[in-house]
Amino acid sequence: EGTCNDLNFTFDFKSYMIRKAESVNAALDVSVPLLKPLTIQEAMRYSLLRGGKRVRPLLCIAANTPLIAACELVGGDEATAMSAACAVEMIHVSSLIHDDLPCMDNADVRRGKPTNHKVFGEGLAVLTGDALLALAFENMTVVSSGLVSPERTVRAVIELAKTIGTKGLVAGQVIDLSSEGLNPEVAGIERLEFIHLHKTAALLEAAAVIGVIMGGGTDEEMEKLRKYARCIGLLFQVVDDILDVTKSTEELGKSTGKDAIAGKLTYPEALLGLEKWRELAEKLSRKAKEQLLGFDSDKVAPLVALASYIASRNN
Ligand code: GRG
Repeated sequence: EGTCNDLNFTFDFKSYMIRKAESVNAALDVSVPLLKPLTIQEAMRYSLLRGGKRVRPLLCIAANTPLIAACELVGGDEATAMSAACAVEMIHVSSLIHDDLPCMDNADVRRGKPTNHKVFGEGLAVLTGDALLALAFENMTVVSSGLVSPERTVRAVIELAKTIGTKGLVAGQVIDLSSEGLNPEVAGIERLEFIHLHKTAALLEAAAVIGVIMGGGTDEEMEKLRKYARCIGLLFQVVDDILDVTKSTEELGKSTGKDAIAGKLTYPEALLGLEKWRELAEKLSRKAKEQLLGFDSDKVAPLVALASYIASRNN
């Protein structure tokens, strides 16, 4: 691993990810207060604290990094981004809990363990999602005061709020709900793209943009990283689709994933073919990295590595 003085700076992404995920986990751990009633705190901690890859908070911190002093990249002073990074993860977890409910995706397992409503019941799961959503904003604004100007904090709050509502996650979920059971050819690629952009890319985009806002970045830097994150968001979902096909093919021992995923809006096999889908992933990863050309290469190393990681991830 390099230091600021190393001329041959080599970036060790794996240890960067582990280190940052640990600081995010520690910050999340102290963010849920142990107040009465304890059941809701327990339910919040159950879904928030273990198991996620923490891609969104990492993206927030990595987007904040080019804007802080060079040595901090190695030392890891992510102070201005941390509460925003935690907020993004809280919102993500809140949406996962609601998405898993019987009235939505009806999922029994999330992050390798029973879903929130399976453990705590549906009523409490709805409230856990609500509470995490509120805590995200409370925690971000309270913890960052003194580190980030009120103007910037308000800007970050607006960015996050827009991402959750009918311009973002909720819009994606509404269209996803109404597309249930549709055959991919009938639903069409535009609908799939709308769902991907709103359900997945929007929050990844917000994570990066908020990292820039909290770090004191310029509008120009913000737009570059917004574009970068949009590509990463689509890439994330394209890779998800590839994994869906390859996994269901493996699991069922079939030569095509098309039958195995019937009823779910997953397109690679049905519309373009897996090879074309892989080319698309390559293209998005390249386009994402192009946005980083104007920055100091050492400082954007985590963002470059994150693009490669998402392109090649296998879970
Ligand atoms: C209550 C905030 C809120 C929103 C309401 C329910 C809903 C609207 C939206 C659902 C959005 C949703 C579940 C999107 C899926 C996003 C996605 C790609 C999840 C998987 O992300 P990973 O792989 O998971 O990063 P981990 O577990 O690693 O964090």
